[in-house]
Amino acid sequence: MKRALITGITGQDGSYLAELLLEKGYEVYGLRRRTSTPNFENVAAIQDRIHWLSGDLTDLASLIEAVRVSDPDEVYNLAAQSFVAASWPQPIATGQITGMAVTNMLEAVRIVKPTARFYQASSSEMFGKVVETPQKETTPFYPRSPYGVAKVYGHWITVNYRESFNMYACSGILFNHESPRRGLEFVTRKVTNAVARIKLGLDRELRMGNLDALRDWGYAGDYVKAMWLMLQQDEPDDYVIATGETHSVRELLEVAFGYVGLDYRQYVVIDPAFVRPAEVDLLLGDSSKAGSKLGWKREVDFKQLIEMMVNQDLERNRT
Ligand code: NDP
Ligand code: GDR
Repeated sequence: MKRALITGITGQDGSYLAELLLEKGYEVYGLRRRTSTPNFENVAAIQDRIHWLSGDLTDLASLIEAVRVSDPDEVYNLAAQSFVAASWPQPIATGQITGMAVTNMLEAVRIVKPTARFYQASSSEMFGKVVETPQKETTPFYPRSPYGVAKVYGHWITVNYRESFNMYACSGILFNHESPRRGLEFVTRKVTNAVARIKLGLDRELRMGNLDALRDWGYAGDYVKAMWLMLQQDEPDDYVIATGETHSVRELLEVAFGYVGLDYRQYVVIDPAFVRPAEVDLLLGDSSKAGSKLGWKREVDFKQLIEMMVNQDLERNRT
């Protein structure tokens, strides 16, 4: 039986990945930081099947202990301060958790179990300002937020440990991926939750930022399969994971409100508080390398994804 250690297991991706690995017969260890209120919502269905480890990505001692106890074949480093907008008011914490702490995790693996395979959750936010489209593995990085800058550090330190210590370390450059488990502050879930609440008569307006931003949105359940596939290859490498389609925030509003028979223009108010100091205008990924080398392809398209999220938010808000 293979053993996997997942950081960020209580988040969106961590919960889907844990389910996937359990289905495949893995023994799953989850690193969880102490929180003042419990946040097991995403992992409620599998909570009893996870071996829980207490730790924080910024605390190297806890990571060394986690690797020692779990003795993993595979380590998935998904933990991060992952909300781009929060990285301006909290630039240092974001740098420490999303950037520097990747070295903590790599060091824990190098010291305790250097043969373990390592996955780093890199991001399309590293591309930032448009240099070329579609963006692929060779596209230069030009991050536009403290989050993006921190992810570039995490990305290159992962590549560096692969080249310096011959570790099996991969970096998945994942474009936006969403699900009913997405945090409520991210734009897709913010919109689908608002649509449900407006439809049910619980809210009357939705305050939004830049509606012209373009994103390549996929389904998280599809994307965690790519993480696993990256660690099953003969050689470690980096891969872009994306749908190859881009949609504006405005289109997201049209599809989500339209699905329940509403016109978004009657409810959306533009609020400068949600406009970012610097924006990533256009993300559109080319995942043909993952297609040919990993045999990966997405299953859920944009419309199906948004409808799935609206349906679940309708159900949640009814109860
Ligand atoms: P979430 O925000 O849903 O989950 C982040 C997880 O990290 C949570 O479990 C959180 O714990 C944990 N975490 C945060 N800080 C620490 C810390 N200091 N020590 C230990 N754990 C910590 O993110 P996603 O699941 O959406 O994303 C997973 C990873 O993939 C992240 O690294 C993200 O940056 C990256 N990524 C995500 C993309 C996306 O579109 N979803 C695209 C590309 C990359 P807690 O519950 O306590 O907050
Ligand atoms: P992003 O996701 O920054 O791309 O990072 P988010 O959903 O927060 O924003 C997407 C786009 O929507 C615009 N936008 C708004 N965003 C939010 N959150 N709230 C609003 O009211 C709003 N109005 C317009 C934003 O300006 C932006 O252009 C996500 C995260 O999961 C990262 O961790 C990950 O690395 C990247 O995706 C790829």
